[in-house]
Amino acid sequence: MEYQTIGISREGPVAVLTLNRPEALNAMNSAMARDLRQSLESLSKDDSVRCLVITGSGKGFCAGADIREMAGLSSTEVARAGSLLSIWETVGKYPKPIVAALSGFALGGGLELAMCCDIIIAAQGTKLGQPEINIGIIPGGGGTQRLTRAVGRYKAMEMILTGSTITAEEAASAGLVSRVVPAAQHLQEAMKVAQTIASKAPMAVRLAKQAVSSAEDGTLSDGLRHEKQLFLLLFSSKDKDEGMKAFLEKRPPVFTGE
Ligand code: DAK
Repeated sequence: MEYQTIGISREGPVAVLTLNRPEALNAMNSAMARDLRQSLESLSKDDSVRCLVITGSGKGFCAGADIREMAGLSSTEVARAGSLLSIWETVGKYPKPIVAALSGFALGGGLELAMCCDIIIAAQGTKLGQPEINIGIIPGGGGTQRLTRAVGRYKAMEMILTGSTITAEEAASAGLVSRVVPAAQHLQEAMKVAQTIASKAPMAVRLAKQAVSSAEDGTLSDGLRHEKQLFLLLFSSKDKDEGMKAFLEKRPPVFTGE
C-alpha cells in the first residue's frame, strides 16, 4: 500500500518506515499519524516482519506535531483528532521491536515518538527536546512521563520547563538514546541492530520486549513475577530447544518462531 506522508521499504525481515514531510521537518500532522498507524497495523499482522525501523527523510527525524495544523484547534477538536491522539499509544504498545534512527531534530511529539520505540540510535548533531512550553502547551504524547523515566526528574524538568534542546551526546549520557553514531550513519547502524534482532527467536524477542516494558509500568515485584512467567513460557517453545541444541552442537540456530 502507498502512503502520502510516509515511505515503507523492506530489507528481509526488517521494515523501514520513513516519515516523509521534509518541507516541514517531518512534522506529524493527522494524515501522517493516520498513515503511520495504518502501516503499523498491517506490519504487525505480517509474520515475516520481525523488527521495524522508524526514521525521517531530509534534514531530520521529526520536529514535533504540526503546529500549522494544531494552531486553530480547540481542545474539543484536538480530543476528537483520533489518529493524532492515538499514534504515540499505538507505537508505545507495539508488539514488535522498533528501532528509532534519529538525525537533525527530534522535538516535541517527534521525541515522544522516538521514546515510544525500543532502541534509539542518534546521529551526531541531532538536537532533542520538548519545546512545547515555547508555544504555550506541554508535552501531550507521553513526554512528561517517558522523558522523566528516561532521564530522571531534574533533567526532564529542565528540558520541559525551559524548552531547550540537548545534543545527542548529552542525551546518550543521560540515558535518553541508546547510542550516538557519526553523522549520516544513523540509518545504517539502526538497520544493523534491527537485522540482529530479527535473527533471534521471534517469541523470545517479543516476550523480552514485554518483560522489559513492564519494568516501567508497575512495582519491582510485579515486574519480576511477570518476567518469571514469560521466561517459563519460552521453555515450551521449539526455538528454545533449537537455540540450546544449536549452541551445544556449535552451529548457528535455525529459528522458526514456534
Ligand atoms: N510544525 C509545522 N511546521 C514546522 C514544524 C512543526 N512542528 N517545525 C518546522 N516546521 C516547518 C517550518 O514552519 C518551516 O516551514 P516553511 O516556513 O519553510 O514553510 C520548515 O519546517 C523549516 O523549518 P525552519 O525554517 O523553522 O527551520 P530551522 O532550521 O530554522 O529551525 C526548528 C528548525 C526545528 C528549530 C524550528 O523549525 C522549530 O522550532 N520548529 C518547531 C519545533 C516545535 O516547537 N515542536 C513542538 C511542536 S508541539 C498530541 C500529542 C502530542 C503533541 C500534540 C498533540 N495529542 C495527544 C493530541 C505534540 C505537540 C508538539 O510536538
